[in-house]
Amino acid sequence: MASRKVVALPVDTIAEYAARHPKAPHLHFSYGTAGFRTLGVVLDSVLFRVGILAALRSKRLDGKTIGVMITASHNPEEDNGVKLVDPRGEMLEAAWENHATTLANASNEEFLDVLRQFVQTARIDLSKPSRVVYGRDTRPTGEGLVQALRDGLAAIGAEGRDAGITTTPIVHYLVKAINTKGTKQEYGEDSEEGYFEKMSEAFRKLVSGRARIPQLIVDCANGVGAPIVKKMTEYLGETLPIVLVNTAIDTPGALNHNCGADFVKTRQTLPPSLHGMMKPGQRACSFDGDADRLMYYFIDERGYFAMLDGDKIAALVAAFIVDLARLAGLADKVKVGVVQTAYANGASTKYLSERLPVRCVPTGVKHLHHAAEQFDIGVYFEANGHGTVLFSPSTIERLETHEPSTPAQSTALKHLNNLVQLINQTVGDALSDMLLVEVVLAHKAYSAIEWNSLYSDLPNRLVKVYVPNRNVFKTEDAERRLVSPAGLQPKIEELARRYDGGRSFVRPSGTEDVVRVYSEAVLRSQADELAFRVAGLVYDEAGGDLNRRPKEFL
Ligand code: 16G
Ligand code: MG
Repeated sequence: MASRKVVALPVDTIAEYAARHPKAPHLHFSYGTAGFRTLGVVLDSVLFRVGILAALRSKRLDGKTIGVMITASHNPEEDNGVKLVDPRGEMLEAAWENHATTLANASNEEFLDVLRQFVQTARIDLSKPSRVVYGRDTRPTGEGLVQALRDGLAAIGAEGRDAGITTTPIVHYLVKAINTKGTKQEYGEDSEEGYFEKMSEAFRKLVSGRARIPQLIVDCANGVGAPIVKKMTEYLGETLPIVLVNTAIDTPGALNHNCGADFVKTRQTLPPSLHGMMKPGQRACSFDGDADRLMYYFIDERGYFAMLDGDKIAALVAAFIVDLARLAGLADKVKVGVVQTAYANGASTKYLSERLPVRCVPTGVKHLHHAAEQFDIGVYFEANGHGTVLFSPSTIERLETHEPSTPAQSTALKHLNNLVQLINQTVGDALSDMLLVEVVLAHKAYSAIEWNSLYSDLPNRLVKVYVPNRNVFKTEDAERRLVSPAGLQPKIEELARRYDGGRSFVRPSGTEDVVRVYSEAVLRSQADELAFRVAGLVYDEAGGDLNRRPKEFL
């Protein structure tokens, strides 16, 4: 029943389009931490409905542009997914995650009614315009899914803008750039070129006058990072010599296969394709399939693999920013803080806590991002390589207007202002983070080896356990303690106490039907043993699946 405004849903058109994108009755979809994510071939109806939902979100927010990214990140090539981006370039507001789930699961018969009801309860003024910008990664199912999304937009009469095959962070950038265009907070040109220009210009300024940067190997996970980094190299020219590897975006099955940031982090090893390529001490880094995660690593003189993960990036970057703020004469005016999750290596937390405030929050970008906003400059990174740095609006203004009193202060201030331009503040961005790391290394004259020696990682182990119902696992204290099943937490603690530097926690995964166990200890063998013993506890308590014993590593 339409109330005051008389613009109604174009039900006939929607019904006509919806008939081309029927939902299979047996499927259930859920908008989780990373949006909808499952096999690409079953997502057609979801994309159609997401198109409509994105348009409604835009109308609800007075015609602001909403972003849609079609990707399944580091998942295997046959998977795909979709997530929405809110107007400031941030993740979709949590309440709408539920609306997305409801709409995606309505049966074909109920769909229009559910939609009508949603428009009413969410008080959406249908007379408002709706604008949506969308992109996709290189997955083979992407093209068809884009078509389904376009049909959703067409069905409701939304204005769509195709960002083409691009990275998740570029879609976030575009959303923010479009919505801030012509305002005082203008974020940049609202185009891919604008993104490259903004970032490369800041990078050039930041490394000018520094020693030539040695060659960097970039593993693109055979994904969208490949064309995007390639374009960026044209903007960077000589300033950053890059060798691209794993760029086979058209080879079936290659995406994320034995390469990429997730492979490196979870296997704690070099992508096989890089064997023999790397000289001792040479830096290499891996992106994930949609280029929002970054892992650095190198091979040392003895031939051992050393990983520089999200925690090491946070340590490097946070310490650099604190130094710059001090040098700029802003130490007491700009509060720099770090946000991590329970997965952060204990040694990184110790290193950082000795230098600046550190907060621990539950897993998932939205939690980190939100907590980082509480600082004047908030550095957040997950150990898995997703992260960025946020400068609060008042800090940006302060940096722009602060009057330095010495040439040294002026230089530091200039660097800070260039960092504001270099860093993609909407979301973790492998490309932007990579340039940031390179800037810090250039300023500190650090090699990868010196960077790595900021602190030594405690050996750690991740194990997953298949249980009949992971929802019985409930946590508190930023996922560091289990409150349910009752009685399990004291047992975990009792076990952990037996190991030197022992720490372990258990949490249900947000993306897979498993429970994850993390452990760390001073010795590798002890970290492993602790993980397996805690996994055994979980298994015994929760009746693990006998066919899938806790032997698999994440
Ligand atoms: C999602 C999250 C990532 C988190 C991961 C944990 C976003 C955009 N991504 O990929 O931040 O680390 O889930 O997965 O929030 P898990 O719950 O299966 O351990
Ligand atoms: Mg990703």
